[in-house]
Amino acid sequence: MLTSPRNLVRAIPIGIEPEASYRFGHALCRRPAASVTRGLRASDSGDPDPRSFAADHAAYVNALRSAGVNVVIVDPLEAFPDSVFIEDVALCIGGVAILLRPGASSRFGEREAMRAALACHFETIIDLDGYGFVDGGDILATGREVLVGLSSRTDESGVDALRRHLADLGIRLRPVRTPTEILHLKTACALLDAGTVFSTPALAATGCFAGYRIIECPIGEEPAANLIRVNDVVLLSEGYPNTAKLLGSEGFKVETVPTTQAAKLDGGLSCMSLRW
Ligand code: CIR
Repeated sequence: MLTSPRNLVRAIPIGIEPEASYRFGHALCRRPAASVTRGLRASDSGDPDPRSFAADHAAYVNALRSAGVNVVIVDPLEAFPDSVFIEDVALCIGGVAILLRPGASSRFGEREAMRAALACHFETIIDLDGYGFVDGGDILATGREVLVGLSSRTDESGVDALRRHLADLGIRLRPVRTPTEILHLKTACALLDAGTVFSTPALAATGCFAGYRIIECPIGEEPAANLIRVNDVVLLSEGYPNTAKLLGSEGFKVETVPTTQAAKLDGGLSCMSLRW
């Protein structure tokens, strides 16, 4: 494990501080590589354009910075076309970084590059034990617990390993099912505050958010569900006016960010940063 001598985040094994689930001082982003044109996708709507992707990414970083986050940007990884979707490779929680085991074979190697990047910020880096898999996109940390969606990328064995690591930090993990028609749990939901989730009607109907206040994404705007609450702002993908209006009427300050290029690879707002 690499370490840097100063200013490292320290582990705080006391469970989740409710506001920590949406109050962030720091984020790590990875610039999209030119190879992003070869990124994974469930259905093909054309390759993303690297220049437009870079422009969208810059707008995303600016939005995080405007929300009060100190953003560190790491170099693109040409060998890993999907590495801009940095969230899938690690989980930053309770003052530690957990290096996950991404479930797509073409992405597994991203974790070693991530180890080096995280070592500049975290005193403790935990390797997810065993042979299972967990993608960060399947992890929703709320103010009370961590929900993990079982999906084509995240399996029982990975969830069991993550459960043990989180238990050591005093954090409870609750597994749920990611609907088969979406890539990750957070493709269809997001946290708005410690006890409020924003969800597609279909995911909410599964009952996995019982006990939470749920705000449902307007029908026809389901991709908007992959938003992120960052401090006092909700970052929302451009092009979803009904969602913007709904969140505004609920008292949230909304900023829109272009995500057309990421969407061609089944990505959205949550997946392009690790936040803590
Ligand atoms: C992938 O299939 O892995 C990428 N093309 C998209 C990853 C999106 N990640 C996320 O929503 N957390």
